[in-house]
Amino acid sequence: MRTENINHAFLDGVLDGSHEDVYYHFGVASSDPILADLRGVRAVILAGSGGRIKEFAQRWSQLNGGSEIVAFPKEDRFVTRYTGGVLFASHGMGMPSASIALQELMRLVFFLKSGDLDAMDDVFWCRVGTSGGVGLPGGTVVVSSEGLMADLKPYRLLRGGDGEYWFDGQFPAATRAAIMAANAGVDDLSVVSGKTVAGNEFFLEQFRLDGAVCFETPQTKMAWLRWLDDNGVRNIEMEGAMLAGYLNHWGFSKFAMICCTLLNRLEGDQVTATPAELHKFSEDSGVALFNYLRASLLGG
Ligand code: R2B
Ligand code: URA
Repeated sequence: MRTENINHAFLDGVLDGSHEDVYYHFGVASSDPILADLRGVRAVILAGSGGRIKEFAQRWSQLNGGSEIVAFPKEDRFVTRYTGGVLFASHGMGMPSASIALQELMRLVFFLKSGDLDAMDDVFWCRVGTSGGVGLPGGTVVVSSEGLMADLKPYRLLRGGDGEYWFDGQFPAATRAAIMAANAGVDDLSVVSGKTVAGNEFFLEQFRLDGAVCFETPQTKMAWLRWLDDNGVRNIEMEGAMLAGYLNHWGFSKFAMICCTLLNRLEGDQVTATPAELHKFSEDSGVALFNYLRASLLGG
């Protein structure tokens, strides 16, 4: 962990009781007794939708002998469930939303682990989501190697003083390899690894031609998609570059992103898969996650 990048000026006072930390968007605070149950957290699993979080928690509880499921009371922003050592939380769509969830969850993990860097580093983080494939058909599961923005540069934000801060979008290779290994040879599951682009927009920054507002032509769209393809990008979504950037900033060593593709963007823009196909696509990324969680947290 990179202790110098942790906001000790604010967070140390939470540990020594000078002030509490209010995780406002999750509706809990560090003084809330509900958090006592969460100190043993070993993994934080993020997904865009609250419905998926509830399903994941049910499934994980069943695999843990019906472990109790703790729900945070506030659900109008993010849905949160804790069971069997795993905190499941939704993050909404896009980096502005997901960065709020991630910042509050990183602070929460700091508090739950009393600022112990080794204990924090043991926590596994993963986003499980959907994406558009680049040269991959719908239903492929992509484990990201790197998260980049639409210009194939890392996530960056404006800050005071010297302008932009550039984050590191690499996903840890060892975690990725372990996820691939946990899913090797699984029937009916296609898992690949590659770079992932995060667009700031579903339509414009993913070069779609079907938005209400459109800047691209078929030629500029295909030139962008081919450029991604030539540079090893396998899928496009909306959070990964920020997620990797923030987790790398604190120096977490175990984190990943597992996204199923809903369509091949080289063939179109609209998501036309049937509800049954979409359900199967989304199930597959969950299966890939659970195969890894079982192997890493339950020993098989
Ligand atoms: C994937 O799917 C969502 C948009 O439909 C977005 O959150 C993402 O990253
Ligand atoms: N999510 C995205 O962000 N893009 C897609 O094309 C599909 C899902």
